[in-house]
Amino acid sequence: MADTVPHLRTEALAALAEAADDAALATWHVRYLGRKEGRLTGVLRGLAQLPVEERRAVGAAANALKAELEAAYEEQREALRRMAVRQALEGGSVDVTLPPRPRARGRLHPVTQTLRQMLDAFRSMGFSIVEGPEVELDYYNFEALRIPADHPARDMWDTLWVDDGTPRPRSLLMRTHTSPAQIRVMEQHQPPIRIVVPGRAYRHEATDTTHEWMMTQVEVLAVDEGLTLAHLKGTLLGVMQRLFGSERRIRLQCSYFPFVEPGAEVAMDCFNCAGTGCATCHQSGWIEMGGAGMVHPEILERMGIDPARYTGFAAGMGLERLAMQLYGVPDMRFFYQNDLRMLQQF
Ligand code: FA5
Repeated sequence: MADTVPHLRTEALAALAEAADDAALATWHVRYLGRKEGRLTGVLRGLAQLPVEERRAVGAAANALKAELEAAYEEQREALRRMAVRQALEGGSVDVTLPPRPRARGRLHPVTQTLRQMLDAFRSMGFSIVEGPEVELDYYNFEALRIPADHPARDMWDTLWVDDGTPRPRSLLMRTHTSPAQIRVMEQHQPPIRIVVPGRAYRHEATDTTHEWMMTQVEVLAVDEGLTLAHLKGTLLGVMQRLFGSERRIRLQCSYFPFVEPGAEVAMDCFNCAGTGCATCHQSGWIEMGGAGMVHPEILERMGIDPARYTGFAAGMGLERLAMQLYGVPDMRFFYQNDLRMLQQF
């Protein structure tokens, strides 16, 4: 068998010199170095049958040949490649002056861009970002937020149920807002608390230009000693001024959410017309941001936070409606149709 190694070497190198194109080169590789049926692989596999002395000598020679053939193969491949380029250049079939084909670049979705800007603003004010589950328990989405099964406020959050839809604390649903994260955070942490919760929320609603069944909300929660509505207003104003310009103003109007007292709808003056009325704000002068208020003392108490010592403020903002106005998108449904003609404009 010792004889076959030099013999194989001569034969393989001669065959390699004959391989004049990629296909021939590939055939050569399978024939001599292939893992299954390669000739040299066969020699290496046969070593086990040889007497010890011979095994050592043939093994060393075969391994050296393997390295030599691999190197020769690479060399031949490179030589063929260079030859092909030279021939193409001489034949004039490669136009080296041709500009490269442009590569399509991805971009961030306009709602993601708005979300990132908003989160950066909150982070710069000392808020931490936390997340909560999209499939939520009735308890967190409703019960713990003072919205019991028979409460009329449940109609405000038409629910997509994951199980049979019987309102029980353990029933599963697609969260209808990001507010359940307030409870999850207060269960785990004592004041001072300063967090924002970005995420998707779902509602069983007919869609139109300003309603989708899936939306992005940003929940804000701060609990500490001495917090008032003024802190809520100042925080939201600071964020909006950072996103839409330092001349922005904020308006809070009385509203009702069972988990805050008092509750408010928050709006900012239109960045396009500064409040005089235009197409962007539908002539109202104001742009809706979301709901807000002071955390209901009963909730603080249930979470083991002393309402005589601590107060909290909370807000939940809808991102799509803000992004619509920020980017001049006339219909909310355009955001999630995945039409590249729309998405490539941002
Ligand atoms: C809430 O969801 C409350 N959780 C907000 C809140 C948080 C109040 C903390 C008090 C304290 P509301 O249902 O109004 O409130 O929704 C808030 C925002 O989400 C709306 O202003 C709107 O911008 C957006 N939104 C609501 N429903 C839809 C929908 N179907 N499609 C798109 N955006 C929506």
